[in-house]
Amino acid sequence: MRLILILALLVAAACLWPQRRPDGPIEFENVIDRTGITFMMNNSVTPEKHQVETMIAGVALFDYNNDGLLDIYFVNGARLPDMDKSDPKFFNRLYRNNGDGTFTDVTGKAGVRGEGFSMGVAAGDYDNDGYVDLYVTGVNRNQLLHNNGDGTFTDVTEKAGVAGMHPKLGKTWAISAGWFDYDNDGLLDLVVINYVNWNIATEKPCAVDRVRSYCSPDSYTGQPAILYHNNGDGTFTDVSERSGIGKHVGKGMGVAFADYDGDGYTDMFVSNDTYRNFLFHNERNGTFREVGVLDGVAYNDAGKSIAGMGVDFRDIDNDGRPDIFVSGMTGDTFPLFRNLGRYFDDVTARSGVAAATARVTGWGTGIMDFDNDGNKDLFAACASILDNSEEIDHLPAKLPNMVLRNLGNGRFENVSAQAGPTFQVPAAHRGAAFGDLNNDGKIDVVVMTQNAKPEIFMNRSPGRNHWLLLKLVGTRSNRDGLGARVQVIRAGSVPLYNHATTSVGYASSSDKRVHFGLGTADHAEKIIIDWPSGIRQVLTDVKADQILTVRESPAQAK
Ligand SMILES: [Ca+2]
Ligand SMILES: [Ca+2]
Ligand SMILES: [Ca+2]
Ligand SMILES: [Ca+2]
Repeated sequence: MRLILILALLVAAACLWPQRRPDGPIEFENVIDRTGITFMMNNSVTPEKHQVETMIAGVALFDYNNDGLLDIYFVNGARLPDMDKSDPKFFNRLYRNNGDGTFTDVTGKAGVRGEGFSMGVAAGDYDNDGYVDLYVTGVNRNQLLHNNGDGTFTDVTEKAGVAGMHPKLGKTWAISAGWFDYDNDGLLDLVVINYVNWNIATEKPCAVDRVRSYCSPDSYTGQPAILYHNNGDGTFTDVSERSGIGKHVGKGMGVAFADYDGDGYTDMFVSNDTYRNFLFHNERNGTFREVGVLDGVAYNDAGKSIAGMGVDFRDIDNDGRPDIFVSGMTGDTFPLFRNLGRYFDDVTARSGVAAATARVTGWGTGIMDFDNDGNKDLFAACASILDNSEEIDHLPAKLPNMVLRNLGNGRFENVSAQAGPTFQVPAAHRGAAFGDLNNDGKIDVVVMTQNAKPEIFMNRSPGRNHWLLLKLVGTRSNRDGLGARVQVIRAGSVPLYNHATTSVGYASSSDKRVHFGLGTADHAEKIIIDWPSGIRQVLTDVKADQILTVRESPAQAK
């Protein structure tokens, strides 16, 4: 009798229990016209269709003046064919975030206009002085810009020895770069991802059905990446050969970092254009082993290499194992590789991602929880590679961007059409950077568009889920805390995982702060931080909805 009563009460409770409030929709608003930002990327488009034109450019979100507000660095082209940047329309631009929705161009004072035909940018505090520095990649020039802490930067490329010169190839065409501490010595090292051997003087024209177009990457031989070890005295040593990285010739586009097998050392994934992906396993002795084929991420599930573009390397299913999302070309579908512990399973088709991405080309990518429900969603900045793809492929050259909502059951839903009217606007999108521009706990997106203003997508998702944003300050580890793995424990729910990295997407650099959507949890019972130094730090009973600065504690060694 009592049992029946209890069952009846349970049934009644189940009926009365409110349906779980939908967390969506994910909504963005492009506020560029209200920001005061006048930057326009200029790819110097020519009738000759020089290959570099279609490949630019990236963007960085980082706080250059430590006022707690993310600033924006836009990367720009140069005059062709001489790759001269002296016209202000080709300057790279730094915009200071004023905190009221507007930005001020501080390029001149900061001294960061750059040189040559630029491609991408990576932000990281390589000298641990508390001010985030910039590495700018390019076709004919790479630059390390040291942040002096007074609003100015100094070009220290030559002194540091990071010009991107290959001993045999000379200046390589760098697209992405990334900061990570591969040997856990507390100093950020630098990887430069190079594309193909190309020379504007000897470039052969390409055409499809006698229509001039950009060449397929198959027209060129690839280049290896360059790895620089940080010596801690302002100089770096090229360890490409010694580390094994330099042995692998690809056509590198994106780079992303994660410790995917949980051994405490950061590993690296590189997407290659029309060439198989590389996964560099950190062997913990200064060398890397390329295990893309072995671990199942070199090819898609049809066994084909794709035109790999941007990449993010982050846990999509809250099992603590970082997964991989790569954007590709129309027909490729964008591979989603689920990490099973050491090996990966291609879940592109069964997750719904294949259906959503089969007919588009993507560049910038991110695995970010846009609606703070605890499940990280997928973003892709989309556009065709050819600016005359209508004529050549009967495909639109300009595309709207894409956001796929993580349903929490292994499936993703394409919610782009519900993401707001300004999200539907097609453009020649390229790099994208992710971060919280107005510190409201919702991840915003800045997207580069060729020969147009960038898009500043403020996240306007109306859900009221809770969140946390962790600003890590390494003491024994690198000051940015890059590589730190963070676990958040909530009451009665699965643990959440993320890690600190700025290398996200295509040629771009994202907010170094570690973001968590907490769903309905108004606090974290525990936050466990595994620093690159090996120190494990545990915080208890942390209130949600705050930006928390966590200084690495030497007292709490394992
Ligand atoms: Ca700032
Ligand atoms: Ca610095
Ligand atoms: Ca290091
Ligand atoms: Ca989500």
